[in-house]
Amino acid sequence: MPKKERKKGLFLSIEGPDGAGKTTQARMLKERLEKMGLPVVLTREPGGTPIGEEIRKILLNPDFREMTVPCEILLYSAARAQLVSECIYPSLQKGITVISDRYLDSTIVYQGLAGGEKPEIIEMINMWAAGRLLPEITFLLDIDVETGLRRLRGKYTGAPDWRGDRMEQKELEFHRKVRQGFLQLASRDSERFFVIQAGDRPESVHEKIWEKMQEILRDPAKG
Ligand code: Z5A
Repeated sequence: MPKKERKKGLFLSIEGPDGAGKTTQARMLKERLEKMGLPVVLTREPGGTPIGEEIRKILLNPDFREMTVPCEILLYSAARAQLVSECIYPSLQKGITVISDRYLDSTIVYQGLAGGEKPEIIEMINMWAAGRLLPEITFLLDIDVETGLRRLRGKYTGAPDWRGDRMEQKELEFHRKVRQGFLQLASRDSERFFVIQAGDRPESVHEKIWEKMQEILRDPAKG
């Protein structure tokens, strides 16, 4: 895949701790952009392609407690390599806006800043695997850990045998590091990251995102 060509579509990602409302907001943003007549592809990580969805099953399987952090990094990166090549890059080339529900920042945070692996190693692997493709804009939904995890329990009400996926089962301290890790990334790159307080109701959170989105759409440098 060519690495330095200017792409045509706008690449957005939505990041944040568990239960921050990423999927909800990604869908609302897609709908709003489509109402404006913009073609939008919404994808998610890990997953988003048939191969990626198979890798996702392995990654989130609560039985695989023995999975090492290097193994996680390589699997997340493998799924991403496929997603970029099969979906994100071709969509951007066609001028389609891409919204990714999580992307590389999640690996830097979950496996790196919270998981203990060196972020530089993760970046190096991904620069190779994902063709140096980074989002132009990242909305970071910030939420306190307890609220996020409470929302997730609510999401799975009605599935009494739900054990939480392998990542969600990690202890509270880990999830606190995740939140701090995302905020750390955002403070280092304030051009790409927009931190959105995500504790309000979904419509209010969406309006905050939409306000920023309108500024971005007005800025020709971002298109
Ligand atoms: N992971 C990783 O370790 N490394 C990586 O590189 C990548 C991922 C890419 C993916 O799981 C796991 O993989 C993730 C990180 C890890 N897990 N952990 N731990 P996933 O895709 O199944 O889950 P997720 O990405 O973490 O999403 P989520 O935590 O399930 O939720 P969310 O997308 O942030 O939120 P939601 O689904 O939109 O909403 C959750 C519930 O809250 C739902 O019932 C909503 O109706 C409700 N909700 C949403 N917004 C609100 C507001 N504003 N108020 C009240 N209630 C709300």
